[in-house]
Amino acid sequence: SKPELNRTHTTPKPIPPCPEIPPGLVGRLLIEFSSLMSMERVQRENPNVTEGGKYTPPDCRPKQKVAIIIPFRHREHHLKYWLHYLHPILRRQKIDYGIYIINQLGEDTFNRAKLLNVGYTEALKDAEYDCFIFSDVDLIPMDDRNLYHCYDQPRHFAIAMDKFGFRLPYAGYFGGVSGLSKKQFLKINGFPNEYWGWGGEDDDIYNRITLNGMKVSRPDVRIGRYRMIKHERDKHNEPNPQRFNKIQNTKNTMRKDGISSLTYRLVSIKKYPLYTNISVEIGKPP
Ligand code: UDH
Ligand code: NGS
Repeated sequence: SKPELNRTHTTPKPIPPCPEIPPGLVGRLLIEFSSLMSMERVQRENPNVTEGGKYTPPDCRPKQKVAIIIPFRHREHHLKYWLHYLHPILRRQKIDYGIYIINQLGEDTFNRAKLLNVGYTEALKDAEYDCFIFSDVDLIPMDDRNLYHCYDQPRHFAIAMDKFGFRLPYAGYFGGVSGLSKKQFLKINGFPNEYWGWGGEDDDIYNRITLNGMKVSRPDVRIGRYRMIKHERDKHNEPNPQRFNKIQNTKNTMRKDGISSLTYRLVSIKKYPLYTNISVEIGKPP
């Protein structure tokens, strides 16, 4: 009878798993930083992103839940561009994600890797993530086929940056944008907390990965292209003179210095429409 037919009609279709290769990708993208950008505009462009910068594809079930962690201090201008470009890319990639800005309070020396450890910890308090992508705020992928999820091995995404002539600067480079599953991250005891100031922390992470029997995975060089938003050197992030010594010692330091030894003071968690801001005090160099 008619009502019967009607009922079968309205039974919700089960949502299928997301395809390995998302069908709506466009490939190479035009990335520029000269147009004016406002947070209001970026909000209008991304009405489907929910509070705190979360998104789940409506039409398929993703395999992974991805936390995107951005180390941050005084880079509001870069953040607007990052959100403007990345939200639509991640949506086309059918990623189930949340964006976490980890903001270092105060003016003591910046510590990128420690902020990333904080991001890992705080994201896991918020939701059951199984993949963590760590991105500088000034790096925008130029191709949406560079998929922001985790791989069988720790992933290096930013392999061909404009400032390096679209090539790797050296074979062991692991800077800019990288991604580890929860299991991979714990296997290396997370990231070092003791690199204060600029440089070397990404090399230490690379050492941790290889010393623990893993291998870095990378996209094709034509797909892993990035534009960096040009900027001057930040205050309170001077090159760390100890970095060359420290990266020689990863084997001896990684078991004690890492996610297992992380301490910090959480000051605030604010959920904005396009991201979650986590402000922390992480101390200063000894
Ligand atoms: N970061 C901040 N605030 C800071 C320092 C660093 O947010 O004060 C974050 C930000 O996400 C940045 C990342 O940490 O993208 C990496 O730091 P960085 O941008 O200092 O590193 P990068 O290698 O620049 O990009 C180094 C200085 C280059 C000077 C070039 C002068 N023309
Ligand atoms: C290496 C640094 C890395 C840095 C890379 C690229 O020399 O931390 O240069 O730097 N390692 C050491 O200093 C030990 S960049 O050209 O982006 O300024 O990521």
